[in-house]
Amino acid sequence: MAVSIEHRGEIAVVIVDNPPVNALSQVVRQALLEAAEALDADPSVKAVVLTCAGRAFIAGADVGEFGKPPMPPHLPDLVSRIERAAKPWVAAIHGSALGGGFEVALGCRFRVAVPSASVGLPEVRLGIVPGAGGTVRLPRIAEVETAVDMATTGKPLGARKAHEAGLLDALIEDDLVAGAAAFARAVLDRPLPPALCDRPVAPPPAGFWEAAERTVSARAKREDAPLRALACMRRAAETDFDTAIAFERETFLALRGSAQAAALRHVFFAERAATRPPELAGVAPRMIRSTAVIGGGTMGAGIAAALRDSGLPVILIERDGAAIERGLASLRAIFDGAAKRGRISADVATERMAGITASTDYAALADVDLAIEAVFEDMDVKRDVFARLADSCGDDAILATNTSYLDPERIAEGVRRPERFLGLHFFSPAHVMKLLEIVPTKATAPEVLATGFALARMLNKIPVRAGICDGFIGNRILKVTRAQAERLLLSGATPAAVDAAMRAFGLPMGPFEAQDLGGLDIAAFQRKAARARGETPFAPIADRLCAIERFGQKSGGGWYDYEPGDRTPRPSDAVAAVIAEEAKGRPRRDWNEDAIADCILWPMVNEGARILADGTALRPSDIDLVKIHGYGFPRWRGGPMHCAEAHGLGNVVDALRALAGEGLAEPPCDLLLEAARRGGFPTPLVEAL
Ligand code: T1G
Ligand code: NAD
Repeated sequence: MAVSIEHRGEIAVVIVDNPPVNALSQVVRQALLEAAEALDADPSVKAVVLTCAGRAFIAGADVGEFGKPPMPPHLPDLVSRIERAAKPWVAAIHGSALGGGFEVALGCRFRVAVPSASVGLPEVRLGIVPGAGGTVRLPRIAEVETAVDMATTGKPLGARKAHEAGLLDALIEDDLVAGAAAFARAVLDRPLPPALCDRPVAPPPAGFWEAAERTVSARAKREDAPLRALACMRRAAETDFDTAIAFERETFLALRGSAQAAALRHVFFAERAATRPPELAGVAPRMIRSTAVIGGGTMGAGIAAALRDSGLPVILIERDGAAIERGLASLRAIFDGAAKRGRISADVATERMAGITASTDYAALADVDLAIEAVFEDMDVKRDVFARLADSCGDDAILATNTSYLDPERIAEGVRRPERFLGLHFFSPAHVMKLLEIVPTKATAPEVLATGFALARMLNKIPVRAGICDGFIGNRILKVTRAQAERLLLSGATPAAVDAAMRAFGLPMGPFEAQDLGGLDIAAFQRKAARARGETPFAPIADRLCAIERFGQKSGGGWYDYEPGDRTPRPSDAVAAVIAEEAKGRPRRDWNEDAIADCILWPMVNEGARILADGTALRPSDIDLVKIHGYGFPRWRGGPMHCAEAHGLGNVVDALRALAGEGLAEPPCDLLLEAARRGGFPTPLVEAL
């Protein structure tokens, strides 16, 4: 039963049981409303404890119902009914009380929780605002600053902090329900505090709202919901309860149907689907208790830090003592930096370092469960490392490569027990970037693949299974994006205009700024390998810049010029001259930001459709997650494949036709154009191919 009632003397315990996360589906709302009616009518009941079965309190409204018309009883009405109940309700919280779940708790007269619990209003992360009084009741129980931060960031508050902030009336150390019932009995002996709807909002200091608007706007960039949540909270502080509730509801319903909310819901469910690929259903992963990282450079240090952050011990293997020192210094800088930013304490930073053993001796690896290689992107160097790993590690140890572009099948050739080998492609900086491309070879055993996914959960990463091709999913699309960006330069745009357009589109930085940060030499190295394979990568200008050693920030100039010690990109006359030469005789046009964004986005979708066609990715949402968590694609747009779906093929093709005239659609949009000719969106086309 979704809702049941248990009586403990004069205390009624209402239990919500709607696995997996007690979401407030229509059935649960109806049953809770009936419970409130029944308990009010039951003279034996003096107070009510609301608790939940399973691993957490209520995780909010049922997000799965968002695509459908709202069904009564509506959540605001349920919350008001509990708030107006004749007997006081005590919310007893364990795990997380989120969104509508926390709003129900705010409708209760009291809230108690176990210390490990958390409460929050994450709605803005779904592109909406709280829709059942969260922005109106929260500032009536917490300081406005705290309330604004919770509602505009969506970040939950731990129970101890929530208690200090006045959101919780008590922390229950032992049996939650027994503690809550005892708390309920105790409050019956004293006057009840007013319901939140009857309490005022303590006015914030002068200028608070203007300052908050600046902060929220800067943080939200182009996401609508955070500023709308702030507006709801200001309305709550500056008008009466009912006016504010109506304003919040109106805002909620408006945003619920918005493109941003649809995109963020898409990402929400895509992230959950990604961690449990159907092809691994029922496959148990192996235990990972100890790890090794081979190579302590840019990636190796980041990977080792991520492993340490999850509590795993790490053995770092490097070529020699000097390289070991460099690797350990990078790790120390990572943990000290995290301590400086208050993400961890200094003690934790020391403890993190203490869990790293560095050596040049592979014999130290006899007992590791997982070894991740992150040495130079050179086939011979990598194959030598795996030959040594296969000799030194236990037969059950999982061996993984972090290669970006080399073929894992070739790296694994000759490795004893190849079924224990796979690609684990982290993104730089590896202790920060959420994406992990998991790349099985033909031999990879299912439980080894499952262990890759389990590792991602341990590291709090978003795993995406990628097939083997040049660049897997992410870097393959990146190549298309970079080629398209160069074609824009050859037809009259400038690096600064392209970068500005893509920042306006929502990316943290444009394609040229990003190359200057990462270094133009890495992609040049990859193009050289591709040409050796007989391919014809398109990068006429980048090739010329590398020829004159313009590798980006690391060489003082790339697509932009840089002053010594200053990372500010400055338009470069030298680069403009190279572009002008390469563009000689080509048609030129004036580019506005939208056209530039189209020119970058749709070829991305086209390559995405091709990646689905050859099975490199299993589902369009995986491609969206790769772009969002590995390449900064704006989450509120849902990813390139979602963008195209949301745009509708018609609009995509109109945009393409506009580009086709400039020779900027063929070939990077052939699939999309073929789809247009066949009158269906690429995905069905892909299935038809
Ligand atoms: N509705 C429907 N399904 C949900 C859900 C929800 N709110 N939350 C989780 N699920 C599903 C999820 O898809 C997955 O399904 C399974 O539960 C386990 O989730 C009026 C309108 C609670 C912290 O934003 O943050 O209230 O893949 O893998 O890691 O103001 O889920 O197994 O089929 O994430 O332990 C606001 C969203 C809603 C919270 C648990 N609430 N959920 O994390 O498990 S809007 C949220 C979470 C709202 C009101 C408004 C997390 C979690 P499947 P999981 P987890
Ligand atoms: P890097 O040059 O910064 O570090 C490589 C490290 O490997 C050096 O410290 C070197 O001393 C060490 N090394 C070389 N040969 C070794 C050996 N035989 N035994 C032990 N250590 C050895 O390179 P990086 O940028 O960290 O790249 C490492 C790998 O990760 C490459 O395959 C690269 O393609 C991949 N990768 C890089 C990035 C990135 O953005 N840099 C992102 C994803 C993947």
